Amino acid sequence: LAIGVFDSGMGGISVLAELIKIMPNEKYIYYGDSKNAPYGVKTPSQVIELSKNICEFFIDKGVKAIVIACNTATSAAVKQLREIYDIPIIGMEPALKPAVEMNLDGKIVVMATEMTLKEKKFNELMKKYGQKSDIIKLPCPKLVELVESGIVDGVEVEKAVKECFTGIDINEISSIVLGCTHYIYLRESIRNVVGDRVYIIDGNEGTARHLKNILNSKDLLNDEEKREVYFDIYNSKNDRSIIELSKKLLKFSLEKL
Ligand code: DGN
Repeated sequence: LAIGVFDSGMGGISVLAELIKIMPNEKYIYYGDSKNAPYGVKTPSQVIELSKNICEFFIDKGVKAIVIACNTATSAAVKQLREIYDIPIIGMEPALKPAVEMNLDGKIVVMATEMTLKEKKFNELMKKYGQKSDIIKLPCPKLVELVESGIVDGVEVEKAVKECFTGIDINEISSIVLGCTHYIYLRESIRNVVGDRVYIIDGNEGTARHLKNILNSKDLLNDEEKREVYFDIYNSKNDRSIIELSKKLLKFSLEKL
């Protein structure tokens, strides 16, 4: 059986790449909901509804686990989805805990969507770890738009990153948490803007390892070696070019991230 992976659009492809790196023998079905992107500005109940529809699609295809490769959909829907479906459902969460535990001197910037930063899940994280550090919440919707149109590096991205950081003194920050799966592609551009000193952290590897442990503990890991990576990509936009773009981003992630 395959593993279902979904996001509001292209961001989750960066998570798919990490899953492939860590579990190359699995089969994957990716669903990008580009028709309804971005999720970050919708209401939580809209995101729950959209996420449920995607999970139904996966269940019809017969999957053994689902990865919500989107911090926003995780914040809004993971609890409800776990109540409905009887298979492992893994979500994303901004990597605030490891960032705080590094105990670096300076502020921590959490880049994520408005909804992720507003929802209960992140506020609980803030309650748990936020007191120990100075945290700046930074929504950057423009960056999601760029990724959705296939632009992941170059001057345009760096300009947009600089705009996001307007009003923030880079010298005062110690680390950046990439709390939206779309921002993972932009790591190098963000690096160019903030310099080498700042620590940049994301949750993709942690999520992939977490799923691997769960599959292992349930004896669901596929250890039969495959010669080629197996994945199917679907998109609600139903347009050839979006599938091509997804494949391009997967290649970029596998080679450069
Ligand atoms: N990629 C999504 C996330 O990780 O939160 C959000 C993108 C969006 O819909 N704005």
